[in-house]
Amino acid sequence: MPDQLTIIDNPMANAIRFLSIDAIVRAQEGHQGVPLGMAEIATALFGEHLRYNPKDPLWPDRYLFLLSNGHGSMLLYSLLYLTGYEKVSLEDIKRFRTLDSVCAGHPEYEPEAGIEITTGPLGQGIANAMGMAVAEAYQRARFGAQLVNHYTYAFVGDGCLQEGIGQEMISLAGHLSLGHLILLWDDNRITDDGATELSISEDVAARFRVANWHVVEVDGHDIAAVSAAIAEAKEDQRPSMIACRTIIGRGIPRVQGQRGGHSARLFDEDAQAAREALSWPHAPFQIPDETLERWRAAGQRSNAEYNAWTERLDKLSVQGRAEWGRIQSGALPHNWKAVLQEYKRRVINEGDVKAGIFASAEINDLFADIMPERLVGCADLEAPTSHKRALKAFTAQDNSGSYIHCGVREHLMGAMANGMAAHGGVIPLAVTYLAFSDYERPAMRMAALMGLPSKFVFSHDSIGVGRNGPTHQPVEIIASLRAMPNMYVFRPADAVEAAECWEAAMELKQSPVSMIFARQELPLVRLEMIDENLSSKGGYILEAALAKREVTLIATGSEVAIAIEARTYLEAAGIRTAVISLPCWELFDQQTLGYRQEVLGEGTLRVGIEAAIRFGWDQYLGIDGIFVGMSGFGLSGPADELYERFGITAKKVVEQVKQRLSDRSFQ
Ligand SMILES: Cc1ncc(C[n+]2csc(CCOP(=O)(O)OP(=O)(O)O)c2C)c(N)n1
Repeated sequence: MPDQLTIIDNPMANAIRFLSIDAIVRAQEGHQGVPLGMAEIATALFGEHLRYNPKDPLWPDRYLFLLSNGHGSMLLYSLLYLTGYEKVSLEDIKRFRTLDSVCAGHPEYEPEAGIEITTGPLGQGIANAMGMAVAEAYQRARFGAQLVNHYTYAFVGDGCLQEGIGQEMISLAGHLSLGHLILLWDDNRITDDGATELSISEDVAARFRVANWHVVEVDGHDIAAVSAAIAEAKEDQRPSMIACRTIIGRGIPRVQGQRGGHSARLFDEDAQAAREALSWPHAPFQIPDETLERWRAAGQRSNAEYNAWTERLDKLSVQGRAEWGRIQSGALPHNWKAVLQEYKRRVINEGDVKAGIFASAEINDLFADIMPERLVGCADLEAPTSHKRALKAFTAQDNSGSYIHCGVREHLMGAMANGMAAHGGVIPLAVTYLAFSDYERPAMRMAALMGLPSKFVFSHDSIGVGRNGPTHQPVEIIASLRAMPNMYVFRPADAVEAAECWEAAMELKQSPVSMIFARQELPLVRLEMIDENLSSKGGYILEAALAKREVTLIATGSEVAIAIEARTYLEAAGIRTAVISLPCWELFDQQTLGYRQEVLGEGTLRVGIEAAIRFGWDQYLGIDGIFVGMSGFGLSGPADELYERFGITAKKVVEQVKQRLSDRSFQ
């Protein structure tokens, strides 16, 4: 590791520095540490290695660049402007951190502008990068290197590598030998709180080495050295980490190399002092023509490769082009809905009970051949979730498998799914138990924020888990996922609804979904085949009242069967009762007022039934509604005994309804 760092003033690197300084001074806030410390690294990468075309930012075989240390966003915006991305103008840079500027505080997913992913929560970006590298390797195995042969680069700070998800990524990327993944570490030995030695003492590079990574250590201010390291990394079959020793905030004498280098407020005097220190006589936001031309030329460095790639695409057979075009556009194969209709018909004919998650597994099997773009990751719960059966594993030796054994690494799995979705051309599914969705939550939130169609699939959704006990029994999690903007939460009641929810979920192209399935067996609640997808309305009348409705039982998932049983008793007692299945609140809320009023039964006594907490239900139940569900954590015991213990039974529903109706009649 070099201790004496080379200081060669390169105008291209300094152009990044001064755009960043000027924007941060103007905004009166921002993080100068990364753009000033990584300016030479960025110059080496964008000037000599990255394959990209600012005139066609979505070129499918471009090299991907992620700024995992997203707080250093001005580095990215400077690069995008300098290399000629039309959506990032000098005016946008002047409006850094102002409302509606593409130059937001942290990079916000906008691939047309060259922003490949939203970053900010440290660690997510490098895990996204790994997902992209898996998607690339899988597509390369499928379509051949003449169409797919790109690298994913990520800049990463100490923060990303201190986060636990960082270690999950190091471990699995090394195991899978993802040779097209290259990290450049900003080894400046400073975080927000000061020197890294306050909180870490291990040899970070060694963690990569033992996990089967190619590691090079270089002076991060020496463009030639960084460039040579990148060239070496590209040749290595393993993923690479280039540890770049840098000075945080390099160029501003008052803060460089210190804690304040990270994000201390910068003033005009700092900008002036930097201009003197780096011999940069130009006015704020002014890049000398010659330097801008060099950067613009760098932006066109891949034109020949771009044209050659386009020609190769043109030479594909009609069929080959059609399939390539389909998966790139995210269009689904023409017969996918017919497969689901057929499944609905079959399960109704067979009439079997089956575990909720196994209905999803069967649907997953049916998609195996017709939807090869699906990539399924599972966090070591293959047997109880069964989403591998029809799929081959993606391994270091064979990248053509579409099932990724994620090991017990849920944080990573969720973020990888987002990276795959952002990469495009693949449909990612991440499978685990619902109780462990909390380990994926940061990624789920990022998917919702970015509008990425990642599919999060969960089993073991309630006290129905049984004897594994309360650690494994979600109670508050469904409500918490429903609280997340742009997250669609599906909880199907049986195999028919499972097919319908799958269909609705696949059609959501700008939202992630949480597909929540029961571990326990679910009897069919939908006994008649109809072509219409009732679940796509989010909620519907499953069983109407025999005459004018007095009571509305509203349930989701495994509790729909309880509602049906309760209705039978109530109708027998002359209490006119309807059952509403409400598998997806977000879709239901989008229906017309008239439809929602009809389904929810205005003026009737409404009862919500869900083996989870009440939070959120009152919007459907009204002021005197009843809720039958959980009010705390579960217990360890057989599932049916737990349902009895917590009073989530048809008998209890009936009792409460009768009690409330008699109370009402005395009012
Ligand atoms: C998950 C998460 N935790 C905390 C933060 C707040 N934060 C932003 S930057 C930073 C320091 C990161 O240090 P490093 O990666 O070394 O960046 P540098 O100091 O080199 O800019 C912290 C703690 C965050 N963005 N994400």
